[in-house]
Amino acid sequence: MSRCNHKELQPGVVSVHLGQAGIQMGQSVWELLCLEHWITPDGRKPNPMKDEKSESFFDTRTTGLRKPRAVFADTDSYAINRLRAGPYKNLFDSHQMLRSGLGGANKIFAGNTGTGAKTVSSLLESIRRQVERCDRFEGFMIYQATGGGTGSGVGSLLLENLVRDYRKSRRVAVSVAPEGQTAQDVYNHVLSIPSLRENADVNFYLENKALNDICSTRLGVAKPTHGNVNQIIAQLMGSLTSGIRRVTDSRPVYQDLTEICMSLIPMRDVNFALSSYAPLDRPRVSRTNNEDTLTKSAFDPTSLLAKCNLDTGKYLSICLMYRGNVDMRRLNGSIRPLMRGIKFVEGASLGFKVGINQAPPTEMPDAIFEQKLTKSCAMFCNSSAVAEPLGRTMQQFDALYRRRTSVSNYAAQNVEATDFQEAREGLARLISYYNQCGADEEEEEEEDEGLRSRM
Ligand SMILES: Nc1nc2c(ncn2[C@@H]2O[C@H](COP(=O)(O)OP(=O)(O)O)[C@@H](O)[C@H]2O)c(=O)[nH]1
Ligand SMILES: [Mg+2]
Repeated sequence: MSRCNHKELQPGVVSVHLGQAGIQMGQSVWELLCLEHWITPDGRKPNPMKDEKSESFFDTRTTGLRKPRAVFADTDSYAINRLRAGPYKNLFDSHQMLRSGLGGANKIFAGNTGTGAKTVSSLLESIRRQVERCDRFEGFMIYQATGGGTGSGVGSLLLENLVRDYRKSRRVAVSVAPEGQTAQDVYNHVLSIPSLRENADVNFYLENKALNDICSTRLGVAKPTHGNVNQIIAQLMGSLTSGIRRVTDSRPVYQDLTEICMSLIPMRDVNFALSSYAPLDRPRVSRTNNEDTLTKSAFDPTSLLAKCNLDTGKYLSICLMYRGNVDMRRLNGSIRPLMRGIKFVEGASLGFKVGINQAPPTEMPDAIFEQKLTKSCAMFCNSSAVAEPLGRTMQQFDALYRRRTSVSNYAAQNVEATDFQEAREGLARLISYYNQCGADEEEEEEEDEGLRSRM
């Protein structure tokens, strides 16, 4: 590859997969990316077609082998061992798959402990190796479950360190919120929010509850597994990054991570993005799948990957990413009526963007939803409706913390009362910023008055 023209160099994106969920999501994501770039599970590319943009996600070694620009880490060994024994074990070098604890799963926010610090320090070393292999490093994608001890604790600490060590880089978080069944899920989730707010440029806020419901209600999977849910996340992320990785764009929106952040996040305080995917139909169920049905389905509440009602909120930004053989005229015809019903925050400058990647979606093995399609649509948006799931989390947190349920377990992990209070305040502030965005103008004025009178 020519190294003389800076502009020709592909942006290098390093993916970091934390904890069991982050690692398992990574397995699905890299399985899809290998299929999309004709790379075998052991990193060979038997038919090297023109595919230069894959360099943004894959490193080409002198042997010709492709290696994902990725690092996997956990504070226990279960998920890493499965990765090391799985069908993609040869795709990654051993220093890309780190496990720092030997004992059982670390279920409590592992960011204030020796294990957490040790994990982050070996992670940073492995990340540095990946960054150095990029011709033009641009930023990180960080996958984790915020209900997990590793995802929340190591994730928070890692983000802080990435800001310090790679100040100019982009940090795109993909985080799965828990169903909120246990106190530790809820506490970990809330404790992860300050760092995601402060240190991630954007956080794609996904909820396992919504993902599981899609599997059971729409796709007829009686008992959805993590693997089922991760397939949806993989296709979503495949669409988000398709413009960075694929050359066939007729009208790309996102050619790098910076464009993703700039088109969704107008200011630092509101950086939690929502997403949906269409179509989500059972395999081999033949449905009409055209520009119109896709666009409508992307805004259907049951296609959203977090539980909320977009109609109750206002948008700061929307981006629709279509894949496949999309007809522009039909597309404009399907978007125009929809636009009439959409409420933007007053003065929202980012507005509505549409991107098309002509490469159709790629089918994954054991697909639980139809993926052999000529077209698909992923919707990404920044909406005040995200205050709804965040508000539910706060209620759950308050109910548990009021009685100090399970709080004593956190002291052993060096999580103090001030950590809980600060995290709760951070969450309340995030909700309040989004509520201000969603407020009607009259209410806004009243709120401004309220603010002024308190000053
Ligand atoms: N979407 C998804 N969620 C997962 C997966 N594995 C675990 N979870 C969820 O993640 C949360 C626990 O996080 P986990 O990743 O196991 O903990 P960690 O290893 O300590 O970060 C729970 O809410 C699980 O239901 C997965 O592969 N995909
Ligand atoms: Mg774990």
